[in-house]
Amino acid sequence: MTKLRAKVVPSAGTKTVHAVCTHDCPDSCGVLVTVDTLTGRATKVQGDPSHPVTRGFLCGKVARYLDRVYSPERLLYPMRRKAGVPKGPLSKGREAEAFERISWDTALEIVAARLKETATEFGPESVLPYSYAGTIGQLGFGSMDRRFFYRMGASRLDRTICSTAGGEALHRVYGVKLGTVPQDFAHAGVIIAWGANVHGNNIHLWPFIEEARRKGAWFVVIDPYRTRTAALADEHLAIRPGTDVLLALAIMHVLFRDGDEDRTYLEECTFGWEELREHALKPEHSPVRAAEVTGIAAETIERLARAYGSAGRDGRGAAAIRLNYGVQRSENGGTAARAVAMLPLITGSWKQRGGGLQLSTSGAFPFNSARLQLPGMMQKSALKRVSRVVNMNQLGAALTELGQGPAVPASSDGPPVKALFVYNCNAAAVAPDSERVLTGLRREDLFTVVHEQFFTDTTDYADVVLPATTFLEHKDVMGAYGHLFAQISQPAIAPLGEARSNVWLFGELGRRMFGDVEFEDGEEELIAQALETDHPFFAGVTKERLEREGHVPLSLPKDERGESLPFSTREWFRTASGRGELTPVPEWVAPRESRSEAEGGGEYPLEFLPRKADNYMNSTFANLPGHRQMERKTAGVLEMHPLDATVRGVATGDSVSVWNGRGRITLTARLGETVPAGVVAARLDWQKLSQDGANVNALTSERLTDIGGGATFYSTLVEVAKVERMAAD
Ligand SMILES: Nc1nc2c(c(=O)[nH]1)N[C@H]1C(S)=C(S)[C@@H](COP(=O)(O)OP(=O)(O)OC[C@H]3O[C@@H](n4cnc5c(=O)[nH]c(N)nc54)[C@H](O)[C@@H]3O)O[C@H]1N2
Ligand SMILES: Nc1nc2c(c(=O)[nH]1)N[C@H]1C(S)=C(S)[C@@H](COP(=O)(O)OP(=O)(O)OC[C@H]3O[C@@H](n4cnc5c(=O)[nH]c(N)nc54)[C@H](O)[C@@H]3O)O[C@H]1N2
Ligand code: SF4
Ligand SMILES: [Mo]
Repeated sequence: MTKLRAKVVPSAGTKTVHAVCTHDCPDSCGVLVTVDTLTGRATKVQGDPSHPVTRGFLCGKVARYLDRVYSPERLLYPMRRKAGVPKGPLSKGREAEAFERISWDTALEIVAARLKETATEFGPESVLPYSYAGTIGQLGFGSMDRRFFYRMGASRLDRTICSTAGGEALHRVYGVKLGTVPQDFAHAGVIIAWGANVHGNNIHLWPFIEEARRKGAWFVVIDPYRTRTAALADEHLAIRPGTDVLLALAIMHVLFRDGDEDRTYLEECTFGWEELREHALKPEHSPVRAAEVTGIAAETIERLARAYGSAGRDGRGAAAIRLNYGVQRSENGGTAARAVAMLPLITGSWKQRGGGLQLSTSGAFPFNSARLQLPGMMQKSALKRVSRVVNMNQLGAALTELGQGPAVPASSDGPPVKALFVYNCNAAAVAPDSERVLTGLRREDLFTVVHEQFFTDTTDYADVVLPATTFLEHKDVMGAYGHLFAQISQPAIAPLGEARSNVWLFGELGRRMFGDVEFEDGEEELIAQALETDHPFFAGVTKERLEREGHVPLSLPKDERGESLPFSTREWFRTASGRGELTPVPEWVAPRESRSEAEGGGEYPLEFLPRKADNYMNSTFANLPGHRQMERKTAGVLEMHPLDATVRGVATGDSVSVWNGRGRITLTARLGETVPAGVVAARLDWQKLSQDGANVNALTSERLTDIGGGATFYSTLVEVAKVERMAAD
């Protein structure tokens, strides 16, 4: 990371444009782009030194952003699949050979005609939009695209692949996705990174943690994997995957047993604490019992609970938890997030600066998404009612089973999916149970459109590919899920080639197919609409001010000391009771697909962590040589504990087969202590850049979390064996 403290002054012949990194990252950095005014080319990107959380530096991925924007592999023109070329993997760099270039006009005509035909023949619900978080800008993530699909009456997509279990957990306990202000971590005395790879996924929180540690804070990481965050911590507790509910209950057990709860706060601000106390004190929630399941020693749990319970007293800093979404990617992930989120309610640590918990701050941004997305337009569709919902984690089922009977999990039945419109998403790489997904995408009767910046695993299955802009090339307005500044991202350069933004694309299609005035709005109108609210948190957050200042802080309520401390008082809660909800009490239920259930060695005895890469953003950047180089030590690697490797005769460097009932992949083994015994880990990568053309999602399942309909990537069991080389002679 490049540190930069001084104000950035453009030199002669250049200008500096304020943009915002729109990748799916809690940090939503302010980015200053230096542009050569003569050529219009961006020559440098750097973190905005005046942004209080960006603080002048970017992560390693985006510091190299110009490699992405100006990559020779950028998709720059609309194209259609050549006649006779079957859908399926294409070799990287040669994808264009399968397609022929067409004009935008032709492309839009083909797409509009085919969607219209499909909707007429099979009903509009046979069209499925599939998008996630290529950009999390308010406009790019969900505005004109939603209007378009609502107006058509297309199936609605439940966007559950990332955060809905944890989001639902926060809603149930607090009524809103809000938490500790990142800058306040600098005041904490105990910091717990719970399923949070701060240094890899949320680097702008790191300087505040370091500041607290310089003042003596104890920093502990709870993560089955030894992340670089864990390696840098004072203590790393390698918990067994999917057992956090029990660890949280054991901490509660100690807190209530030792009288470390804050009764005044519990009485005033929570609901159901007596019931929770009784539940936590049950013998099955004691540290000794929790140790058997979590793999963390009882005395360590005791020590952790006592440090947590005594923080914030006698001059010590308060305890802050950075909970991240890793915890909720398990079958019981919603309950796990709910249990962890209850801890600061028990100790009342919200009352002190540097206390509390942060999972997401996105709920603090009162953007008017209903105004942006206009769900009411569904009533104007041929359906004249709200359309069915398809859970995005079940894309494989949706493409292969919908319309063939009522047996499809979690999606109401209806017509088969006959047209798929993918944007902001590399579906073929990121969706679980990819063998089913790819079987579906291979269907020749499925019309697939993909709007992308690059040829990806997903464009390999497209009938039509459309070129998309990067955040340097379009305008947007941004919130964040890891800080509390609203920002406008200005376009720094003209779109490359014929790339067009999501707003432009769906506006054009809407005008062609329906012609409603709602499709006339451009970026300026949409930004104004996004800000149409009288919510007090947006007091002073106006379009003019955002344009002028780049970033503007939210107006959170302040106490008499002038501090904004979420959930320090009743006024912050948004639950029905207006208090922190401690009921229903969190019950420990082992994930069905876990060693806790398959103890004694089932068919698939190893827990599998199909992880994100520190140097990619999910599957984004994996195709760029510089980023791959940074990730070279883990790309294509299966990390194994020596105990598990030895019994299988596996050594570092061996080719290993990793499989379960859903799929099989080939990786190169690396033995070490990054994972505990019983756990193996590998990185998410592109399918086509993986050995045998299959990535970690060949092994993951479509099963959903306990609440929120979320993905369960981290509830996956596998077996591993050495690939015996055929003797050459
Ligand atoms: N460099 C980089 N940054 C990213 C991303 C990326 O791909 N790369 N992705 C972005 C996205 S989409 C998101 S959602 C965010 C959030 O990202 P995080 O929530 O931080 O996501 P993960 O890396 O999935 O999970 C965090 C940690 O949880 C651990 N974990 C897995 N299972 C368990 C468990 O059962 N219990 C516990 N305690 N821990 C567990 C994992 O080993 C991992 O180290 O990060 C964003 N930032
Ligand atoms: N095994 C495993 N699978 C996972 C995860 C994991 O940790 N392990 N993480 C899950 C999580 S948390 C998430 S959030 C998802 C992420 O899944 P995705 O949202 O699909 O994320 P990316 O892989 O980053 O792919 C985003 C794509 O959008 C494109 N894009 C970027 N900006 C734009 C734009 O403005 N317009 C258009 N049309 N396209 C754009 C990019 O080029 C990129 O190919 O993956 C999930 N899948
Ligand atoms: S990916 Fe995250 S840390 Fe990196 S520049 Fe973007 S917002 Fe900042
Ligand atoms: Mo995510």
